[in-house]
Amino acid sequence: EKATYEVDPKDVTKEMVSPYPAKVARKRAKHIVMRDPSIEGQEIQANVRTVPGILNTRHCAFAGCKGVVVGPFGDVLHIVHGPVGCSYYTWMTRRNQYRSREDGKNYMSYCVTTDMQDSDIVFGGVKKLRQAVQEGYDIFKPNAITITATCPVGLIGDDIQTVAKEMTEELGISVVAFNCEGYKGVSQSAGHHIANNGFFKNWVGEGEATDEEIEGFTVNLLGEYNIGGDSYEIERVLEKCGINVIATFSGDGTYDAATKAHLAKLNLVMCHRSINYMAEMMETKFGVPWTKVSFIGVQAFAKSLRKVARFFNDEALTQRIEEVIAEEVAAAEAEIAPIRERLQGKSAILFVGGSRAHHYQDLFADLGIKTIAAGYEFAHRDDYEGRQVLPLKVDADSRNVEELRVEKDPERYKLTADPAWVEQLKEEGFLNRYEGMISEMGEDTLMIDDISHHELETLIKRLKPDIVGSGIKDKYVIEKFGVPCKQLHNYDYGGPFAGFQGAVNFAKDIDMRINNPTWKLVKAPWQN
Ligand code: CFM
Ligand code: HCA
Repeated sequence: EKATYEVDPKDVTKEMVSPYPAKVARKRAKHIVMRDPSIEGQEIQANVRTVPGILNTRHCAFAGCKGVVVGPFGDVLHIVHGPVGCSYYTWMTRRNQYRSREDGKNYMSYCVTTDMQDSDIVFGGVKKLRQAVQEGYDIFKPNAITITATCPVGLIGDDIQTVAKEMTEELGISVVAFNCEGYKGVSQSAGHHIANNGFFKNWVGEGEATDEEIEGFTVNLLGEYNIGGDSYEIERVLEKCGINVIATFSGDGTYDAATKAHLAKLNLVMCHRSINYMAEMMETKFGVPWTKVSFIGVQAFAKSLRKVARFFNDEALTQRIEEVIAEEVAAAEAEIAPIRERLQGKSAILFVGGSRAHHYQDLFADLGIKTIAAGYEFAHRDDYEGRQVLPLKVDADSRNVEELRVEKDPERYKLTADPAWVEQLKEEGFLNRYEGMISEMGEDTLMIDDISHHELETLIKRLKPDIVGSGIKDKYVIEKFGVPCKQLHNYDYGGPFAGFQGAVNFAKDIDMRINNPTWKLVKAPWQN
């Protein structure tokens, strides 16, 4: 659908970069693209260093590793090696939830750090780290321990890998260290890669399972972090369909399940950006195929469930999935329909992370809301353009995953469904296919990568969206413009928003925001 604006979006694009020095303006212009479906393979600049001085919403590699991928494992004690601030920053702000399992081990609410001081920076912090790991083990007896490094650790060269290796032997539990110093890479994206490599190398494939555990329609959820309880709603529906989740990376995740992930028959990739490395490596080493799904939005969830049905190619399962879809869609639709009447025709602009600015467009569309501009903070070009470029390395020692390929007894492990069927699906482009954001955006909509605060303010002034989906760094600036902001990272205080019932929660939330009379009382400065 073509976007309609009161102003020419080309002028807005010019205005966004106009205050920058000429060279910077040229650079930034490459990150701004207007959707033109007549152009085959539209391109956009992404995943490059932000020009110093530009205020944006990116985070660091430590945030991406510890905060995003590592932190949600709930029966694992996460020790941050560094000054206290980094640990504090990643202390529950993301709202990833965890429910205790039978052993009652749950460290989600803790904030554990070596609290490095000046003297540790000068004389080295390894001794303190070793002591922290021992202390953490003695107090909590966790199922595993992670160590994540913050900037100074890399700068002074503390050897956290050796500490992890020695403490694994000494304590008899898995201690994994991640060299995810904040300065690595251009955003939190580098941290995802480091986390994936660490878990793949140390955990995946280590666990054994009974025949019962690996029988049936088993999947892993990759790139689902249980923000605001999303995974609970997704698993409720999957269970109803008769699909068993072996492991989730990493929302509501446990150490034990992660070690068995290689035994699932299919990997469902929810957030491609943060976990594509794991999906590719698991396919290469253990032969577990993966496919891209999205559980955000009523129609998107139904479509993803049908994808699972097609993969397993089982008549009874397919029928069950269709029954569940019919029942759940009808129930959700009954609640959403009257709300849609109040939201129909409104417009949204979405600037979020590395996948939600795309996924949430489907959910807004379910509510009758058009996305007229969108962009990621740190996604790569494949997340926009739908291509795939992957270095398949396990870790810094550059070992190739291909060399590690495991040939397991297919009868015992039933690693995949019928291999010939998997091949056929691959040839059809059904597996591993990833559509980026660009091809699914409407004509004349704007895509802006790594948007700056100035650019966002210009967009709001000119496009006058009815709602903005973004994060904490710009939320209150946006609302001072008299425009409601829905945080699509931590969901403000709400959720779940995934799945069928999640869509209903979202509809109610957005209705209350957009149709709240308060906004009409706020006068933006240019209105005077
Ligand atoms: Fe994936 Fe995420 Fe996202 Fe992400 Fe994030 Fe997040 Fe996000 Mo915040 S893993 S890329 S690094 S979907 S924490 S749960 S909300 S920026 S769009
Ligand atoms: C992160 C985490 C974050 C931040 C959210 C925000 C999250 O990238 O470090 O900026 O509002 O989802 O909690 O993306």
